[in-house]
Amino acid sequence: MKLSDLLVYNEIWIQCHDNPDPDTIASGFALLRFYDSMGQKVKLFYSGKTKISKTNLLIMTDALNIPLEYISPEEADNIEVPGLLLTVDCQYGSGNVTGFKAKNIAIIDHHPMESGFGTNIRICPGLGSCATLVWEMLCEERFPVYEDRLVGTALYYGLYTDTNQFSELFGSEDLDMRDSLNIDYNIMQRLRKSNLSLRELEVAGIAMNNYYYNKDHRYAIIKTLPCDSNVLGLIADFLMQVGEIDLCVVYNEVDDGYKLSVRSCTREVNSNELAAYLTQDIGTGGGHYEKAGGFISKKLFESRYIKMDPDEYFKICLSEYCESYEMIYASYYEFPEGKTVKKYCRVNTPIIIVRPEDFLKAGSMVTLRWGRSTQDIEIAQNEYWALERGGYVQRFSKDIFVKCFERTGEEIPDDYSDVPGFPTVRDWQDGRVYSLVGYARVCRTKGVLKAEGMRLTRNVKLFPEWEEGRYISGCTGDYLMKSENSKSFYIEPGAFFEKNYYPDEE
Ligand SMILES: [Mn+2]
Repeated sequence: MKLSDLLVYNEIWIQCHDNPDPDTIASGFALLRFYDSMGQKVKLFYSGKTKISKTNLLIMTDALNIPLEYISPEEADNIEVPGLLLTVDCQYGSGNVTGFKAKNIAIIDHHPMESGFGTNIRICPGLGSCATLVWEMLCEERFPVYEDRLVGTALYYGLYTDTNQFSELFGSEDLDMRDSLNIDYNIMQRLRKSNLSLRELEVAGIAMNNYYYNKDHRYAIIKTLPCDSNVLGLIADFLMQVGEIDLCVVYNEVDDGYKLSVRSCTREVNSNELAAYLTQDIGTGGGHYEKAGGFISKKLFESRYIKMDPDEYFKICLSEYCESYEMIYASYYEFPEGKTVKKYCRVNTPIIIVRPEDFLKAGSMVTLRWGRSTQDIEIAQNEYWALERGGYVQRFSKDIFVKCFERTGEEIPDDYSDVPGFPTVRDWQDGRVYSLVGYARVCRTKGVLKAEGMRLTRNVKLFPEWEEGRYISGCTGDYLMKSENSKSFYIEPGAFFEKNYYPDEE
């Protein structure tokens, strides 16, 4: 669905979810401005038992001139929405949005699909905020978002609050929006300073008194009373200061599900991966190595884990996760004896290699983005990147580069354009974005690249010799490889392996 598809309705009512948060208000507001500019009759409103009272929301609606109306649930019973009812950051028929009678319904949301009401639906669960989705849809319509600073500030604040002040931010679309909006820094400053209320200070205090601690795996779980999701992040950050805690999940219940913040301060667990694990098939989750967040849909949770308490779920899941991996420390690993390990050759096609130190300092933190995937990387000394055609980046050391590859001076092979967009790297320090196309070296392997390999029959975490602080994940079905030349271990995704390796017949 595109925004222009809805222009057939002369009147559009845009509904935020009950207990509105900055993201739903921002999304609704941007849509209001769009349809207003197209000459539609538009109304922006929310319902539910309570009217907004939190300082940040009052500043937001006041400073950005957002005409947000409140309709009580009693009034709602007597209203039939004329034209179209459009719910944003929520789905018509869900528990967190008061139902209105309406003949035509549209949905724009970033939560997991629940009801499937209506034909005009656009749901993108991978995005950090609904604001991002609305921003993308406005860009599709060539609406000049950059010229509207009020809308820009609203969308920015929507993403800011939905991703715990950008600390749990993931996804290239979210970063694209954040980096391109025109915002009012004074208003943003006021909003930043009013994120929490005194009530939430108390909630945080109570929560920290009631933690669950697992001694074997050194993780903590905390459930808080209802509060702004930013509080979850703050508590989780606080827990990471505790010596005995390596890993934590802080969550609370909202109308339609559970919000969670995940933190890790141990190299054996990547928060981003853990958040995805906890929310798999029942929500969305992601973030960075140390900080991540997520959302679990109550409907999906209850249909899958009948009668399970979320607290129980997190305990089981966390322990299961901690036990589901075999750790491989490459510096002192050896393949198991037996015939599971075979010799392979790699197809010798031109490959793009980049040396990040051509434009960045070793030790810098960067986010690498390619197609739909993003990866946080701390640049190691003398590391090289091979841009693999599957749209992922294989990292290795200079020794391997010198031993195995040579520059051929060929043009960038055509099939690289199969992955949309050339990879870019964003330096965390100064925000500069580099396109890797300028640093691409087209290479081929010297002779045939040979490697031993073994199909993984369980999940592993591989800590390569040249970067011992972070691991590379391999799943059942992927291949653990050891290059014959360099003797170093690496992982090839299963699908990629099938295409690019053949048995060494010698
Ligand atoms: Mn949202």
